[in-house]
Amino acid sequence: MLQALIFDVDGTLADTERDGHRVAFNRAFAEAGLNWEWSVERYGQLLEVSGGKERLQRYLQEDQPDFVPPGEVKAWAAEMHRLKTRHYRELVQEGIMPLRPGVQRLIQEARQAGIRLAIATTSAPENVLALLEMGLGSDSPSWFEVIAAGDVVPAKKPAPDIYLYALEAMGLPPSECVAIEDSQVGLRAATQAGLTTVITPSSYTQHEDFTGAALVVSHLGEPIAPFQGLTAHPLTSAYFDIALAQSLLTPSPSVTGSRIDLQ
Ligand code: XBP
Ligand code: MG
Repeated sequence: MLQALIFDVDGTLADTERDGHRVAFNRAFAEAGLNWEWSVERYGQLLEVSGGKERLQRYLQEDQPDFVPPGEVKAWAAEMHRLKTRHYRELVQEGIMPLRPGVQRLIQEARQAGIRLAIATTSAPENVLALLEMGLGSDSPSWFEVIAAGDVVPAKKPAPDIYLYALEAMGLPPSECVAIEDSQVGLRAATQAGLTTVITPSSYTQHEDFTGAALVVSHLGEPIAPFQGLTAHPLTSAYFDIALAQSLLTPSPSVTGSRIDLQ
C-alpha cells in the first residue's frame, strides 16, 4: 500500500533553475564584484553537478582556472552560496516561480487521504522553505514529515543518500513510497534507493533519458489541464493522483496471476 509521496524540489515543485537559481548566482557574483555571468546554456551544462556549492567549484575548475579565492576554496564557495541563497529567496518572494501544474492539488489530495509527505532535495533548506511558503502558504512546511535538504547528507544526487535519509526518518520501506522527480540525476538517486519514480521533466531536463522511471508525464496535470504521457504506460486518468500513484506500486494482474488470470 502507498504510504508516502516524496517530492524533489527544483524542477519538480517549480521550474526554479533558469530564472531562480541561475539568476541568484549571477546576482551574487555581481555583489561580490565578479564579472561572471552564467548564461542559460552554460548553467544547463553545470546542472550536471548537484548542489550549488559543488556547481560553483566545478565552474571554477572549468571556466576560471586562474581565479584565486581569498582563503580556502570551500569556505569561499560557502560564502558565495550564502549570498546566492539570499538572492534566491528574494526571487522566490517576487512570485516569479509558480508551482507546476498539479503540485498543489496532489499535495492537498495526499493530505486528505492520509498519505504522508516528504521532500528530498539537494537544494539548501532555506530555499525549500521559501518556495513552499510562497506556493502553498506559511504553514505548508509542517505538512511534510521530513524535509531532507542540502548538506544533511554529504553525497548529493545522483547518490541515493538523500532518499535513504528521508525513508529512514519516516521509518518506511521504499516499496511503500513513490518519488516524484524531474531529472535523470534525481531519477538515479530515487531508483538506487529502491523507489518507484514518476518523472515530470522540467525545462532543463526535457531531453534526458528517463529509463527506469515508472511513469513519465509532462506534468502532474489538473482535471482541466490534462498531462501528456511521455512513455508507453497506459493512462486512464487525465492527471496524477493518489490512485495512479497506488497503481504504480501494485503489480500488474497479468504478471502476478491475480484474480484476472485465475478466472
Ligand atoms: C537541484 C540542485 C540544487 C539547486 C540549487 O536540486 O541541484 O543545487 O540547483 O540549490 P533538486 P543550492 O532538483 O534535488 O531539488 O544552490 O541551494 O544547492
Ligand atoms: Mg530536480
